[in-house]
Amino acid sequence: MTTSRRKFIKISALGLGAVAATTSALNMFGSSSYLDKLVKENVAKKLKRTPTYCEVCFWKCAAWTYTDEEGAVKKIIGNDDDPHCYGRLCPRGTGGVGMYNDEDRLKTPLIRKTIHGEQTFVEASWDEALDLIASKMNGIKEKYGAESLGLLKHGAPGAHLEHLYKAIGSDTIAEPAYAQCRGPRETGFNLTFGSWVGSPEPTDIRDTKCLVLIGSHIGENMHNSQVQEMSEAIDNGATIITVDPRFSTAASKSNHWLPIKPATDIALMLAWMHVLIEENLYDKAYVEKYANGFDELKAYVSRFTPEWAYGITTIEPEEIRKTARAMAHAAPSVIIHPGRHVVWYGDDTQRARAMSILNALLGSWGRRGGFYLKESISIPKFPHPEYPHPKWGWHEIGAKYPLAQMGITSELIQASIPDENNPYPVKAWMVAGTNLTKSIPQKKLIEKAIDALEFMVVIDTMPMDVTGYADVVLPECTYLERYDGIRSATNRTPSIAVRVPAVPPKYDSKPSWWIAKEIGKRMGVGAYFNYNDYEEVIEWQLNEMGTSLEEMKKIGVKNFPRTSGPLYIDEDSTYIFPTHSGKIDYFYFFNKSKSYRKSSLGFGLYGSRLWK
Ligand SMILES: Nc1nc2c(c(=O)[nH]1)N[C@H]1C(S)=C(S)[C@@H](COP(=O)(O)OP(=O)(O)OC[C@H]3O[C@@H](n4cnc5c(=O)[nH]c(N)nc54)[C@H](O)[C@@H]3O)O[C@H]1N2
Ligand SMILES: Nc1nc2c(c(=O)[nH]1)N[C@H]1C(S)=C(S)[C@@H](COP(=O)(O)OP(=O)(O)OC[C@H]3O[C@@H](n4cnc5c(=O)[nH]c(N)nc54)[C@H](O)[C@@H]3O)O[C@H]1N2
Ligand code: SF4
Ligand SMILES: [Mo]
Repeated sequence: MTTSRRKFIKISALGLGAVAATTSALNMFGSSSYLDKLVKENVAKKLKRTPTYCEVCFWKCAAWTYTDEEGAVKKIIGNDDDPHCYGRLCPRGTGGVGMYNDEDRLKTPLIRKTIHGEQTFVEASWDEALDLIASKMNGIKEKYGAESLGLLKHGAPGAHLEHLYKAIGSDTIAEPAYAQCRGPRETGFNLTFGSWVGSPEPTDIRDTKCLVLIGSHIGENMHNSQVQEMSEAIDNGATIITVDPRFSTAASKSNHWLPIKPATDIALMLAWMHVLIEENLYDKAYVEKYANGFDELKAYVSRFTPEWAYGITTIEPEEIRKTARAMAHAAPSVIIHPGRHVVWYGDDTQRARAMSILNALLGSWGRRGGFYLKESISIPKFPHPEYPHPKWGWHEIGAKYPLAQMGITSELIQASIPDENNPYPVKAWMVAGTNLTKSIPQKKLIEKAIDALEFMVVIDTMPMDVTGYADVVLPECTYLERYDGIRSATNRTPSIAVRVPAVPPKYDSKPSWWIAKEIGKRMGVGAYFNYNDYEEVIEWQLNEMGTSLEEMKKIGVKNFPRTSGPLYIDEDSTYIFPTHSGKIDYFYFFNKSKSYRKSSLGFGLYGSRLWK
């Protein structure tokens, strides 16, 4: 980028502190629960504890931050009442203390300036940085419309900035954690069962008799409660089937390891469907009661024999039959795991759809040891004026992907490259909690987009790759130093968790709720931020929910009783699936123009079109 207008500036010469973990799967905590208990008891005697939930990954495990009399952060330990972690953090979560202590943290706002012909960052006051951001963003809003302001975000900071963006009238929002991660999975399962898989996945691993990991390495990926439940399932004799070209840690714990040729999963799954139907191993009662389009699926997969799949996947036909029978033997207590990071080969939505259909054939959705019927509790909305209606946004920018239900990051990037035929030009970016230039492919394309932007702000805790491209860098304080939104997630029973600052922000860093409010105020939308401190917001919300901040500070996590009905489908009644048909769509899918279309299941094995 030496010739570009916006030169990359490295903020720190020092290597960045990585929170790496290399413990083996299913033993990822490095200590026994007995030792954990001892540490907890010991630590609790001497130190003050403040509730939080982890921000190191999206699993958001609830935890306690322990501080000593001098206010130093000593330890972060899982909250026993939390269904995301069952009282134990993974090594990355335990390492969260390092995020707070890291000497290389962003310490003060930085503004790009040219000094003696060289582009460099200079330290700035918050007022200076925020005034500049507000005037640049207002200028772009006046010239092109608020829609031309793009937000690329992830995690807790993203939520606060999304509120700011909606208040100023922009829905030009996307995140790599959708389009480069789990987006296709949500669509694939939604087409079949009528609902997203969501996070954490409603996999009933602790009671499963057979867990199929097809492109998911539970353990290495640290999905906390799932790793613990998988360990329990193995102890209880569950069959583990891992489909992975690589001998992953999960593969090493498996009864069957299928080292598939990369990018051929759909062929294997078609052959599995073929065997289940041909050998009459599928759940006939479930299919009879709930299927829409089963006969068409049966006709469609009749040609996809294991022998056919062998030529594509390199998995022996007998191994395909054996594993299909093992799944059927365990059914309905079987899980074809939806995976999480599913954006790989261009046929990902259909790959996820195939996984969901396999689960449907085995009758595992809504059954013990399969997928439980998840429930969450909604957090009351803190009152604010109605958002304006943007003329266009992520939807229009991503029109090429009609099945997408959130912004497509790469399309937003493309829309930022000047092109007179583009009706949706993006002129500025705010980037918060995402190291965009590393998490998006096509580095050249993203550099071209960045170079053309009129303005770019990055909000991060650390000097990362993406910060080097910003016009203004804002230092957010770490999650241990701030309030944030209440965590409400889907689980067997609803629960909430709070994040309360254990220590004041180090250096001149600030929380993103404050950054959003201050920019909002300067841009003339202060009415949307009708509070002095975010504490007021969560206090109001907790009171509305029948609890209080005072109570939550003592317990950290509150579990609520289920209100939506039983955890599994009641076998004596007929469950209505949230699909258009009220049934499970095994073959057809309901498209946006509100008509059923035949799904070829694309089974576009060679990158061909997914829908016909
Ligand atoms: N330690 C650690 N943990 C993390 C993260 C991290 O960065 N580090 N990131 C978090 C995030 S954001 C996510 S989404 C999850 C991701 O975790 P997962 O959803 O488990 O996904 P991946 O890590 O992409 O890869 C899963 C497996 O797919 C295999 N694979 C590759 N190609 C194929 C193929 O063609 N077919 C099959 N069947 N398998 C294939 C790989 O070898 C790998 O073992 O992890 C989370 N946890
Ligand atoms: N090549 C390749 N690309 C991938 C993937 C892959 O496996 N390989 N995985 C894909 C997946 S699964 C995902 S989810 C995406 C993830 O992509 P990103 O959303 O970019 O996530 P991370 O790379 O984890 O970067 C998180 C950023 O947030 C910053 N951060 C951490 N805590 C805070 C905080 O409290 N406040 C603020 N403001 N910032 C904070 C970190 O310093 C870091 O810069 O990448 C995708 N892209
Ligand atoms: S799984 Fe680990 S990194 Fe992720 S939220 Fe939980 S403790 Fe934090
Ligand atoms: Mo991800």
